[in-house]
Amino acid sequence: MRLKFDKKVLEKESQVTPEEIFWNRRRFINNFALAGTAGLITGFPGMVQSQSNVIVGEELRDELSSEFVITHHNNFYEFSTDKKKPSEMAKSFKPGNDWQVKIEGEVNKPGTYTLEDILKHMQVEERIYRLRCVEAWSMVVPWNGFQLSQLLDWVQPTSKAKFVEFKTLHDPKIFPGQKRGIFGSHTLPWPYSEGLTIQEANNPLALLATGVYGKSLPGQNGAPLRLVVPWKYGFKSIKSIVSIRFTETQPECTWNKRLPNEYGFYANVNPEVDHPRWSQATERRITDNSFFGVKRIPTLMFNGYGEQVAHLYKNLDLKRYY
Ligand SMILES: Nc1nc2c(c(=O)[nH]1)N[C@H]1C(S)=C(S)[C@@H](COP(=O)(O)O)O[C@H]1N2
Ligand SMILES: [Mo]
Repeated sequence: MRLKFDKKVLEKESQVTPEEIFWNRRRFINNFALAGTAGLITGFPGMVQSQSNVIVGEELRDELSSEFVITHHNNFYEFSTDKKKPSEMAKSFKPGNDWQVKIEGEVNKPGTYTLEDILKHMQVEERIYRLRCVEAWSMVVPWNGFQLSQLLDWVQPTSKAKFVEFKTLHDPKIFPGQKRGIFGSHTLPWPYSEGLTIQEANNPLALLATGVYGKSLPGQNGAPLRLVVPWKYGFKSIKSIVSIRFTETQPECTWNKRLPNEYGFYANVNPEVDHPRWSQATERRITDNSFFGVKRIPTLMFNGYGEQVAHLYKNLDLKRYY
């Protein structure tokens, strides 16, 4: 079944988002203030959002993607490989603050914490980031969440911790995509896992998101807690996290394990290193229901966040370590 992105749907959408001003579709990334104050942006359309925690945009190409497309065009293989299906299938997946996250490995404060426990120690703010999928589409998303570095400060990795590994919940009752296929095969090795170096995890841009558009994360976007690493391809931004493990050695990552020639551990957005099967020089920017739009724009090195992250890769051959 194909979802239609017609006028009616969009009219409905604006009815359920009464704060038209805050949700105004024509907001742009227009300001850089990493160490800003916490809280939501309360600007007016067209106004410079001076008190926001918005991360730099280049030009006015960075129009905010609508809440509708962000929540109806998803990659979440635990549900389906079809981008339109997670929003339907996740309707009954509504985890709450009792969601448990294991903190394990090389860390001084290991344990199983509920999201509620964690949030008591974290400062949640809004961050507007570009999201660039390795498949060459992109969006601009207003996340709510807390800096991953805050969590690290709280749980205290030991001096042996060189990497952080994240894992998604493994439960085929909730995620039908994790069931074996008719030939006993899986789409991916489950649970979905991802990893960062400890320096990457401590970079101020790395976020653990708890919401989008000021609301709790919907299931299809990785409720109730997902990683957002805006300078890397979207597959690094692992959803519905149940384990955070600190390790001495580089952890296995799902896509890297599945297709190592196509998906590297680093997966930094890089217009100069093509995917073996397609170019990464440009991307389709999805803003609203025009959907597979219209707009093809150049892809930026590190997704436009070079100023914040390029130093992490000074001594790395980015062609080899893609
Ligand atoms: N657990 C899990 N996390 C995941 C994925 C997935 O299939 N499973 N897909 C990734 C990919 S490829 C992308 S592009 C983003 C998409 O996030 P979104 O649906 O919120 O836009 O989530 C990433 N995180
Ligand atoms: Mo992706």
